[in-house]
Amino acid sequence: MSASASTSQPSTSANVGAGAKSHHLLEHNEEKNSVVIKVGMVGDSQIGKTSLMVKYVEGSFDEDYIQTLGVNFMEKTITVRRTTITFSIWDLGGQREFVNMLPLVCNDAVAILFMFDLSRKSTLNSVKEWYRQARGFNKTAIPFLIGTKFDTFATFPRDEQEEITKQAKRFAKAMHASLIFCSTSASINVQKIFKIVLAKAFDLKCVIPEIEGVGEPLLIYHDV
Ligand SMILES: Nc1nc2c(ncn2[C@@H]2O[C@H](COP(=O)(O)OP(=O)(O)OP(=O)(O)O)[C@@H](O)[C@H]2O)c(=O)[nH]1
Ligand SMILES: [Mg+2]
Repeated sequence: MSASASTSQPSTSANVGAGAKSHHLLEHNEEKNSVVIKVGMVGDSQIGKTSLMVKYVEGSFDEDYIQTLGVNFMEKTITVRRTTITFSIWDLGGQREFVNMLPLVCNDAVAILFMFDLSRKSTLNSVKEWYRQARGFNKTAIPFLIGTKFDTFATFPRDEQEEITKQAKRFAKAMHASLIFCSTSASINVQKIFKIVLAKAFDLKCVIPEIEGVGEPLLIYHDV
């Protein structure tokens, strides 16, 4: 019950980026175009969803874990040429008890980040179930498979890295998802995730080079 109360705030502020008068995705605002892109984040508990969102929006990182109770929501506005783009980021607490709030995060999302912790293999297996459930609410969102905590993963023995990388590639292929490994604490690929989301959402040319080698922070997003 308290969890649903915490989400009423986000849903009202969700339209701020689009201007108070209108709910349209695209509108004219004193000769500038404004666009809102809703991005949903799902995945098991403690994999670093909230950390990634906070890092992208506020630039900060906290080592302490604060469990997300229900749904978190943040906005970040950037300007590309003469267009104002507001990322509206919705982050679902990974504990199973919050799964009833999955529609809040998935409905109308342009992209969904399916996230797992590269240093905990079970969290990658869970992606299957997160994907199945999220797709039930949103069949058109652009899917991303995001492996977190690359800093920790990079210290693993080579064979373990290879195995997880192989499985992640397999999953990404089956999901037709872009695959990105990132580290919030070491600031690896955090900005790039959202740049690629934007490029995919508007079919823009993206010049970020792909990275495909084992042991590297993967960025695979062409032809997926
Ligand atoms: N080493 C390392 N730790 C990280 C990274 N990102 C997050 N963490 C840590 O992982 C823990 C969990 O992070 P959260 O962002 O709270 O995880 P969450 O997925 O939001 O968890 P729930 O809210 O329960 O779903 C925290 O202690 C973070 O500091 C990272 O890139 N590297
Ligand atoms: Mg969280």
